[in-house]
Amino acid sequence: MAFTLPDLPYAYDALAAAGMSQETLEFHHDLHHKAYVDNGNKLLEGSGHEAKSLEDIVVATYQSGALVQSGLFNNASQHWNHIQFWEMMGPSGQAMPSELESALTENFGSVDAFKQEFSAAGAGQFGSGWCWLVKDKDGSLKVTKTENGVNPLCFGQTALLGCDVWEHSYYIDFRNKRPAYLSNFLDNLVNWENVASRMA
Ligand code: MN3
Repeated sequence: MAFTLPDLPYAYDALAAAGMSQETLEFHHDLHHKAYVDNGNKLLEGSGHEAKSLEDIVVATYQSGALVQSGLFNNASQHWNHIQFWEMMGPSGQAMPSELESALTENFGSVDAFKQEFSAAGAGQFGSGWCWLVKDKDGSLKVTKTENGVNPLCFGQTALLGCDVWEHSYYIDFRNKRPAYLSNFLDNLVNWENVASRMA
């Protein structure tokens, strides 16, 4: 199916008090995400994948490895990644549902230990990419990092939380301080209700 750019699930200034400015969201959503949609649509035409869902296109083109389809993969995966990313954030002050707190404690020892592992993955991703909290095929929760547009769909995992560590996601608000962006993301920006809803 052709890709369409969804509106943000909140106003452009809704996250400013939580550390993500209106300017960042205008650039990131209206220019960067839109470019993945527009370029993806050009590459989708004639690819043989036109009838597939976005998720199926990501998986099919990741496995294919053909040159024309790696372009389609990059844009389709980044489109999917950004849809999740917008939904995974919200205005600050949101409590973590108890079932998520229990799952993080069970898998990582504590919520703080999870946050440290997630931040370290994001800070340690060399170059552009993402860090993730995933539910793996065996049901366990894991922290991963991926390069460029690669995401948990590629490995049959469920994405519970993802953080964009491409420079365009943090350079306006945090300049070169990726670790500060990551700790602010975890402490002020994550919509934990959304993360918990993905565990089901
Ligand atoms: Mn981005």
